[in-house]
Amino acid sequence: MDLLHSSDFFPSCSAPVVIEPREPQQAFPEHHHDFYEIVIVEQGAGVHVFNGNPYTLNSGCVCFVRDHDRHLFEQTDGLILTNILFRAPDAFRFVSGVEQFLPREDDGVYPAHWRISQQVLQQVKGLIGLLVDAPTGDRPEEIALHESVFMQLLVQLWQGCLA
Ligand code: RM4
Ligand code: NI
Repeated sequence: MDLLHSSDFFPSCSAPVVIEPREPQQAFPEHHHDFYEIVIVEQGAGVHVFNGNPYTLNSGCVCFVRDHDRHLFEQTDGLILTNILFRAPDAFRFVSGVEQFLPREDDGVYPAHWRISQQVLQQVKGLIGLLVDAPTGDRPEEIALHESVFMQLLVQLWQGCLA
């Protein structure tokens, strides 16, 4: 199984969050990462096989993938999504408590898949637009602003989670 490396996706050591649009996301073989990933489905359909279990994807699905989770995409049909990559919940320089707004594993069950309404999806897309330009240098103010937008996005997803 492939391991995807953060060094291939994060432009610099200081970029806390990277946006990877997939327009479309084609079928993609099973892999894991040395980073975390939030997948936000905008349009289309597909099957997300997550740690061996299939989930049907459509607009408004959100999936939280941890570094050790295995996943793949198959039967994709016009699947448009955004991947939000971050190194780890405790790897931010300015924000803390990120873990609190992520799904929690309980008794071995990790609820990775959430749904959000179309209205929340539009709000979240606005924040994604602000995250597209990742800081390239080491200026603390830029990094702090970037991290704080990511935190806003997490809180919107958390508050907008329908199931
Ligand atoms: C792929 C796919 C994977 C993601 C990488 C960054 O197209 O979406 O899940 O880990 O991009
Ligand atoms: Ni992935």
